[in-house]
Amino acid sequence: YQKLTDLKIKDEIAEDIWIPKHISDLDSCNHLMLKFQPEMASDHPGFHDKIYKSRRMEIAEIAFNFKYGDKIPRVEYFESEKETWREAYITLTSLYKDYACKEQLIGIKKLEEKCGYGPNDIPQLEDISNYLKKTSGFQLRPVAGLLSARDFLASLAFRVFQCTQYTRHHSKPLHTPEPDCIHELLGHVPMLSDAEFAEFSQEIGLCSLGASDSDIERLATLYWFTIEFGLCYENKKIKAFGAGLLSSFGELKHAISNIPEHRNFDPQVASVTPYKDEDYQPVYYVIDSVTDMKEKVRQFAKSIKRQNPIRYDPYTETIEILNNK
Ligand code: HBI
Ligand code: FE
Repeated sequence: YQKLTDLKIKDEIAEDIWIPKHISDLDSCNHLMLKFQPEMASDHPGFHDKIYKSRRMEIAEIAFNFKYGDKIPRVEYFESEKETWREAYITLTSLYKDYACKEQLIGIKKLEEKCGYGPNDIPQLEDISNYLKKTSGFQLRPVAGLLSARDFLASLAFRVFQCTQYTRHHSKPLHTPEPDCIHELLGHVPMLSDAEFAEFSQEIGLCSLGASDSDIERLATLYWFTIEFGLCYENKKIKAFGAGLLSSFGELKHAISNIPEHRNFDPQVASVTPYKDEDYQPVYYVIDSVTDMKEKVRQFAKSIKRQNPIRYDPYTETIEILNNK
């Protein structure tokens, strides 16, 4: 009963929620969630590693100082960080042939040809951002860690992907409890270079602007079961398109095996399914195609309440609020 009242109050004040109106307003969308950071979580592999934590702070400074319009500063990665990347790169890409969707395979191949992807060095965010801009209109901005769902989704509305720049702890090259650049660059970036997937990602973002806290929760859950952990059918076989799978050796195999439950994608159901953020998922949703997922989510989006309809103007990179009273 208490919970329902809380939700009701939050829904009523949804009209007062601040939204970024211009892409430069994303400078204010930087609220970090601390729960998985090495300082906060005693089970984080870097919890006792002073050198790792100070390196994290050094790279975090780049994100804290970044403002719209800046070039993303390059990081001179340590040999140990490159080694972590190399191991993840070789292991993960070797699985893609059998486990990844076609968009991922095409995306990686082009990134290797045109954007310096390969096992030997960690590509720089500035170069990837420029490549994505040309390819699908997405761009990156550096972020220090896990952002609030509201801020993270708001950025997608402007085709901006908030991207971490540090690497996971070297003791566990194939696993990380929080996003790191291996997750972003191998999991998200190839998919974001696909035009239709980029459009889908922006639409989830637009849908989140001005939404109530409970609707943000539903959209974040939908994001989780699609962009992070989504599966798709390809010639009757199940393949992965979710970034959390494409950047996790263990979970990628688990997701495609017959251990978890595979459900046909339905956004109404997926958006309220409880999920695990520290263990493999027991349930995955399977889409027929990116087009089909996009259309289903457009229908679903009509159930998200907002005070005024909005539209994105790509020429001025501005959100227009229609019929504003
Ligand atoms: N923050 N930096 C970062 N990277 C993500 O992938 C990310 C995030 N915050 C929230 C989030 N993903 C999603 O799980 C949803 O809550 C939107
Ligand atoms: Fe992610």
